[in-house]
Amino acid sequence: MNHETRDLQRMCSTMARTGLLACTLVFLTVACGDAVPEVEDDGEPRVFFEQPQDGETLTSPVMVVFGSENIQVGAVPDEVDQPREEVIHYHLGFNADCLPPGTVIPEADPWIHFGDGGNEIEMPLEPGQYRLTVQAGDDEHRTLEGLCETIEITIEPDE
Ligand SMILES: [Cu+2]
Repeated sequence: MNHETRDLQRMCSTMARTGLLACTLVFLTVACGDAVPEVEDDGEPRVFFEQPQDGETLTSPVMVVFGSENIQVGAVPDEVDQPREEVIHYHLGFNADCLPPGTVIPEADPWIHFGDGGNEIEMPLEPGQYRLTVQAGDDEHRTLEGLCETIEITIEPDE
């Protein structure tokens, strides 16, 4: 490889990097500026299912993805002196409803804790109807006012 080729490669990768940066900036400007959010953002924290959608009919396995707004999602620290106020982790309730605020979510069926800060899980499911609940918990796995959503899905046989 001669000097010219290397210089060209360097120039291209620099352009790619700056191009990407410019794109990111444009994206951020749009995302933070004039974009109209799908859901009215009133600043209230919430958790929800990004997928599947409520009422959806699917085949197994089901990819479940949680989303959140106006609240930070993170891993539970190894040692908890005082639960952090602004950081939650997700819990999936399988055929379960939202627990009342202030409840410690059991580390047992039907609850799955996402204590590593994760937000997705692939679930193999037999055909049938299911109720899925995503509920936020603090560092002590305690439920918080309003941070819960339940959806219903139907699994069809995979032909
Ligand atoms: Cu938990």
